[in-house]
Amino acid sequence: MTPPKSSDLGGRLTRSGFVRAGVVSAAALSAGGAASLAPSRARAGAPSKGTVTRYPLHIPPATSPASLTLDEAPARLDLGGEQYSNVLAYNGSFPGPSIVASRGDAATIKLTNHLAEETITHWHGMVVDTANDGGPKLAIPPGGTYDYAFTVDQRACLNWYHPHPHMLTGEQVNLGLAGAFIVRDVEETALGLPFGAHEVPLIIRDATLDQTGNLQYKPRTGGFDGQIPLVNGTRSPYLAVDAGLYRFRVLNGANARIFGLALSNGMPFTLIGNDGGFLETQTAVSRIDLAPAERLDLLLSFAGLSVNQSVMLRDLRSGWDLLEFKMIAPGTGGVPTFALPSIDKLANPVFTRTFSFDGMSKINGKLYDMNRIDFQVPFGQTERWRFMTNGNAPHPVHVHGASFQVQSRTGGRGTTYPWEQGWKDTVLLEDNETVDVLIRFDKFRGDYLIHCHKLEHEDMGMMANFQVI
Ligand SMILES: [Cu+2]
Repeated sequence: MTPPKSSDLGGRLTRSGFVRAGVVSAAALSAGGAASLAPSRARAGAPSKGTVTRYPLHIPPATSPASLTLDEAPARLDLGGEQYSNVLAYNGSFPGPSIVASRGDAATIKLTNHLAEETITHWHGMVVDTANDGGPKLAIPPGGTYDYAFTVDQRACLNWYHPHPHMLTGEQVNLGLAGAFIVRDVEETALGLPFGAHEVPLIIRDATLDQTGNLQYKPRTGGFDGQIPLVNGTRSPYLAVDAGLYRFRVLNGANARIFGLALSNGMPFTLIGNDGGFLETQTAVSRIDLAPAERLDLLLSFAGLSVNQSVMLRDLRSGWDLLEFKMIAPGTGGVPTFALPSIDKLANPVFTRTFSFDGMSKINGKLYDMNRIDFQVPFGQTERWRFMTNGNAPHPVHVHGASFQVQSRTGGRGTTYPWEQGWKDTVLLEDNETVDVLIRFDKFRGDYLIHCHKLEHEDMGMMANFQVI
C-alpha cells in the first residue's frame, strides 16, 4: 500500500497518521458482511448510467463500551474495489466500531486525539451527565485524552457517536468520524427480532472524493453537498440476502443531506423504531424522508425474489442508488407482526419556549457562545418547545440531555410522519414550518445543547447552551 502524502488530507495528516496508514489493511475492512462474494455487476437505477460495479457492504466491527479505547486518527482505507482513500477514523475503522451495550452496562471509554486539531466525542442520543456528553467545552488538544464513565440507562435504540468540537464538527464527521452506538434491553430481547447477519447497521451519507480519491470536505453555508453516496463507508455497495427476515438499523450520517428512502420495486419498509427506540405500532411505509442524525429501525423480507434478483435501496431526492440487495438463497417468508412495547406519553406542559432558527447561524438571533448559558430549564418539568425558522431550512433540530415527543407540525408540510412518533432527539424543520415537541429533563441536572444538526449551520453558530437546574 502506498503511504498517503501529507497534503492528501488538507495538510492534516500527522506523523502518527503515516504509521497508522501502514497498518490498515484491506483484509481488515472486508472481514465483515458479504465479503466472500465476488463483486457483482448490476444494472444502475434511474437515471440509467449503464453498468455499475458494486462492492460488498462493509459491516463495522462490534465492540463493548467496557474498557474501550477509542482513537481518532487519520487512516487510509478501502472504500470498495481496493480504491483507497485518506479518511479520519475511530480505531482505524470507517465507520467507527459499532458500540453495543445493554441497559445497565457501564461505559468506560478513553478517547485519544491523534488528529492535528482539537476534538471531542459526543454520544448522540445517549442521556448522560454533562461531563460525559462530549460537548465543545470538553474538547481535547492534539495528543490529549478524555475519560468517559457513564451507565447506559435508556430504552433499546440506535444511537451514534461523532466529534463535537466547536466549529470543527462538520469537517471531522465528513472526513469519516462517526459510528453506531446500539443499546439493547429486555423488552427488545423479548420481541425475538432478527439478529446476527440479519441485523444490519446502515450508516448512509454523502461524500466528495478529490482527484486522488481521498475524502474531501468542501463546506457550503447551505450545507455540505457530496457527489456520491456511501453506506457504511462503502461506495456502490451490495448486500447478499436470503429469504429470512432482516432488521436494518439506519442512520442518516450525512452532514446536511436529507434522504428520501424507498425500494426500487415499490415494496414498503416495515417501520418499528426511530431515534428513541421502538414505536408503539409497526407501520408499512413506502417512502421515508430522513434528515441528518435521524435513525430508523426497519424490517424487510426479500422472500419471493429469485436467485440473483435484486432490489435497490434508493434515494428519491438525488436519484441515487444507495444499496443493492441481491438474493442468493430464495425461499418463502414475510414480515410478522410484533407486539411492540408501549410508550409513556408526555402531557400537560407547564411552559412553552420558542426557538427561532434564524438564517444559517443563529438561534433566537444569537450566535453560539461557548461561555454563555442562554436559558435554564427546571429539572423534571414538562415543557413545550416550539421550533420555528425565518428561512434557510432545512434545519434538523437536535437536543442533548433528553428525548422529546413530536406533537405537531403546522405550515410547510403540515403534518407529522410515522417515523416521528415515539421518542425523538432530532426533528426536521423545513421552511414555513412550526414544530412543537414536548420534553422533560428528568435524568441529570447540568449543561446541555440545542443545535441545528446540519453540521455547517452548527459550526457557524446555530447552537445554544442551556442548563437543567
Ligand atoms: Cu440549520
